Amino acid sequence: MSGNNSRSQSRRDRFVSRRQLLAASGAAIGASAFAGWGTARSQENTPTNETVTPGAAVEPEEEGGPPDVDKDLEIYTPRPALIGETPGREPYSDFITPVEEFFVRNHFPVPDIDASQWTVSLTGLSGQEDVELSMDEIKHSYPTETKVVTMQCSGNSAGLLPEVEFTGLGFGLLSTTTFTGTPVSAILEEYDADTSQGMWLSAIGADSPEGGPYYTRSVPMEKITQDCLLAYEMAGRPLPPDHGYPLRLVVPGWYGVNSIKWLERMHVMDMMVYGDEWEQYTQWQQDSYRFLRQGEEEPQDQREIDVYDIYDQLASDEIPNPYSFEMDVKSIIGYPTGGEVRPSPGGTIEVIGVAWAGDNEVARVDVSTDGGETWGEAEFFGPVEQPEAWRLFRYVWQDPQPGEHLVVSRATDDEDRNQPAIVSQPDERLDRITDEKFPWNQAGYWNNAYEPHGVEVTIPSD
Ligand SMILES: Nc1nc2c(c(=O)[nH]1)N[C@H]1C(S)=C(S)[C@@H](COP(=O)(O)O)O[C@H]1N2
Ligand SMILES: [Mo]
Repeated sequence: MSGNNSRSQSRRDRFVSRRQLLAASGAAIGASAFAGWGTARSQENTPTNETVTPGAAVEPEEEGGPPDVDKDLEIYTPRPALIGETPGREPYSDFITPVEEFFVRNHFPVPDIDASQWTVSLTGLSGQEDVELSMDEIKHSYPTETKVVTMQCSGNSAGLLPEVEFTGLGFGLLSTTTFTGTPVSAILEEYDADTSQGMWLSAIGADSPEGGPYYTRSVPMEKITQDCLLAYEMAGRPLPPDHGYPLRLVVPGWYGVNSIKWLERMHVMDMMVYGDEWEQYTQWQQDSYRFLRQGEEEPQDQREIDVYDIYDQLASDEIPNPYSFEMDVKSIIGYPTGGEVRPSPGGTIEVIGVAWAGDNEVARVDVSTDGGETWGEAEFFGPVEQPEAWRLFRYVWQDPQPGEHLVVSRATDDEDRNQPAIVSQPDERLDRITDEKFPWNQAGYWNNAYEPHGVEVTIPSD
């Protein structure tokens, strides 16, 4: 679709056609909820979301607009649907990743949004009208929280697996920042949404093409009410366009895919997006971001599941093809960055890195300077522990000898689960995470093996 075409399509057309689409599929989902949503959007005097010209240059606005951030990333897929990694290894020896270097994973061009006109719909409220939340209400009518959050894409480190969809991808789809926003629970409470066990919140982004499929993720209410935010700031400034301006969902400790950017709608439901009635919404929940063994053609769709980290899903007999929810334990070395390094005058080298474990805590990190033969325990340092962020660790390498060394880190979570040492081969059809191996899957998702099998360090002899 050319930019001109989409620009000339009026907002009204856009929402009328979306309403028609929804009405056509509405029978089984409660047509009233959908009709209400569509109708509100097509009324002339209602603030209307405006999404124009995918890929258009985003002009920084005078006040309250998105900041003009000069992204500095290692490009994996260029714009308009940008995938860019945090550059190099150094950012993994600091607690906060600079916004310029915070990774970007976009499936579509960045939508150009006017925050002053933007509303987020809240639908699926039983026996109640749908709600249109303005940015002003979201920012000023509820408590405000700031959380340090480590975000990682499901495809991070996929390039370490042979023959995967995301071949060549490094370990840089991983960054940490502060997000500021409104706890989702405060809004759901205000509107009496059913947040009981077994309920889900489906979040929809505004970046998908007209007519769908819509970029949508369903997150269980038990997670939503625990610690999720509707974030409008990142690192103390409005969200940059690439990161979801003006508003995104932030699901701490879970894979980035769940943290819907350019949030347009939240729908309360008693299952995930599933089945024919949600056909235009299921692609990123039921089709992609699933665990597929060698030779498996498609994943088995499920209405709901009740364990969320990849480790537990793989161990469960009830989840044949795990979903991209909670992250497992993993670590990365930030220093030495590789290549030549000289010991300090005292004759030591400080190995520094980061470790995280989804909703679990990191219990310990061990470091090996001989490729995994022998290990020594690292110590944590840096800011007081933040439940949703990685932890910095340091290990003092005593008396490093000249020559080449393979430095490896291995984190363990508070359930005593370790990072696996290597990845399995496709034809092993391994379907659990063990201490030895991470199971190969077609896309290469969720690889938490030693990363990336260590850093090669050379110590000169003079
Ligand atoms: N609307 C929307 N939300 C989205 C995405 C997207 O393409 N569209 N990508 C998701 C994925 S896969 C990841 S890993 C994170 C990346 O967030 P970031 O680009 O701010 O790092 O956003 C998630 N939210
Ligand atoms: Mo992702």
